[in-house]
Amino acid sequence: MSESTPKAPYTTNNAGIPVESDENSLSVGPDGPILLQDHYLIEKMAQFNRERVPERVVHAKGSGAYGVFEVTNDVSQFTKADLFQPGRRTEMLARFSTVAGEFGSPDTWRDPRGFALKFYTEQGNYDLVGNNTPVFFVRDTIKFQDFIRSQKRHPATGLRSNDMQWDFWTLSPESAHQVTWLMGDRGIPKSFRHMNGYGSHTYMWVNAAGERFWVKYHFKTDQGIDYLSQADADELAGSDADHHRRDLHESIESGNAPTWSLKVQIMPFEDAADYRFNPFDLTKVWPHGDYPLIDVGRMTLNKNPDNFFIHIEQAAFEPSNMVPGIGPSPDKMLLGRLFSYPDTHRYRIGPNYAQLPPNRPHSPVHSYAKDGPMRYVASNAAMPYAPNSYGGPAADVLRFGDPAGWAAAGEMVREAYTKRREDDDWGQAGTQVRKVLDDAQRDRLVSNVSGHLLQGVSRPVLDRALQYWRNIDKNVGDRIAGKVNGG
Ligand code: HDE
Repeated sequence: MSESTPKAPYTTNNAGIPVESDENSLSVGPDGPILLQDHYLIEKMAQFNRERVPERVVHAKGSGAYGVFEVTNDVSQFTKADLFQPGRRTEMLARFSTVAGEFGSPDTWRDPRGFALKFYTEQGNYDLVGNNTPVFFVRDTIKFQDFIRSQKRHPATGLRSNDMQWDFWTLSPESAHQVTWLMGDRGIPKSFRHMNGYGSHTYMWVNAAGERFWVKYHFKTDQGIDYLSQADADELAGSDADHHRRDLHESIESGNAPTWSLKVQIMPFEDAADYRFNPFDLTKVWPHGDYPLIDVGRMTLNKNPDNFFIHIEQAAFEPSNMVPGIGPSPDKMLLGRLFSYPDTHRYRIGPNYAQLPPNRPHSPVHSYAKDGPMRYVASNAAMPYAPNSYGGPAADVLRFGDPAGWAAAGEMVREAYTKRREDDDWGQAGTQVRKVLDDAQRDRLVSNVSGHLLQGVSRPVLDRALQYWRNIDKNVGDRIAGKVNGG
């Protein structure tokens, strides 16, 4: 080694034993066969074959960073959750993603963006796993798998198919509101920093006195909402498939930490029974005139993970991670998700995924779970069963048990939600097109939809798609039809 070469550590195998060479395998003479006793060579090959965990079945392409959430307003009258108490600062992790694309797919494909947050609170991890839109395509968990398959690749060709997408959407009119968001500017944010995040579902908040409220979360980007045109996004998909991942990393690295302001809408518990829209239907928003935004706090992402695989690929978000003061609502999508996420983590990462750095709570764990593959932190319960008389952890429903739910009774049925006064599939989508979008945004919507329909959507799906848009808004539908029919 020359004087100027920095002193690098000596290579070892995984057991820490110095190896003989980084470059030559062990062979019988330089030209002879390689040998089975070259344990290091075999370890290298075997390790390489196991370098991947399965990519997420949805939201495979993403990026994330660590940060902090600070409370700026007193909302303790609505929730006793530790992380929302006045003055609290809570460490957190965020991961943003596209939905349908694979691990290496371009960041700039038109798609909703995932907005997954994990707060390391003093009473365990609170995960809020939302999107950059406040609504979703379907309202019952049983349709989610079909929906996703229609957005992914065609079974015969292995290609994405606009025909499958519109086939599913037009046969599922409850998708209209979310499709309107998707086909507008929000469908391709300028970067992860330039989009809002929404909890999307309605959740329950419980205060210290045990009073219940319904809540919706809105994380407003302090960088300002911004978007990419379809043409710019298409160009970037070819020139820099990791554009959004790079932007997030570089802005944090250069000290330009992005922030979001958390606001909530609060609905008194009793209002839900008679609200004009079903307040638990994920295809609907609560108009702000009915329930205005209330400030809560600020989230800042200021630390890039030092290893992408460990901290982002193995990050395991789960809507079922709810802390005292926060509970689910009767939303049929949310209730399905409470099962699905831990299930996918056990399969994708392994049953002890909760012990990995991004998933490990920062508060003490007193769980009776034990053993299993790759476990390296022992349970601190001396006896592996409860109750025990050796000082093991003990739970008490009066201490942490919230009035955890709502009253439910009735025959078992397979039926859609009961409709409220103003519930229908087109109404809020139409309001979005007519009242929320301005002229320029409406023009881009018409151009995005017609461009999409002109790429491989065949009749009769195409006719249904034109009718779908006329149902949302007659004028916009006619304009789309004009473009599609060569007008
Ligand atoms: Fe997900 N979703 N989802 N989802 N989702 C997953 O979990 C699922 C839904 C969302 O950055 C998976 O770890 C079902 C709505 C985000 O790691 C999986 C249903 C919303 C992420 C899963 C939904 C989301 C996921 C795949 C129907 C917004 C990425 C890998 C009820 C409110 C999280 C994984 C990350 C990921 C299931 C619907 C957001 C398979 C069954 C609605 C942001 O478990």
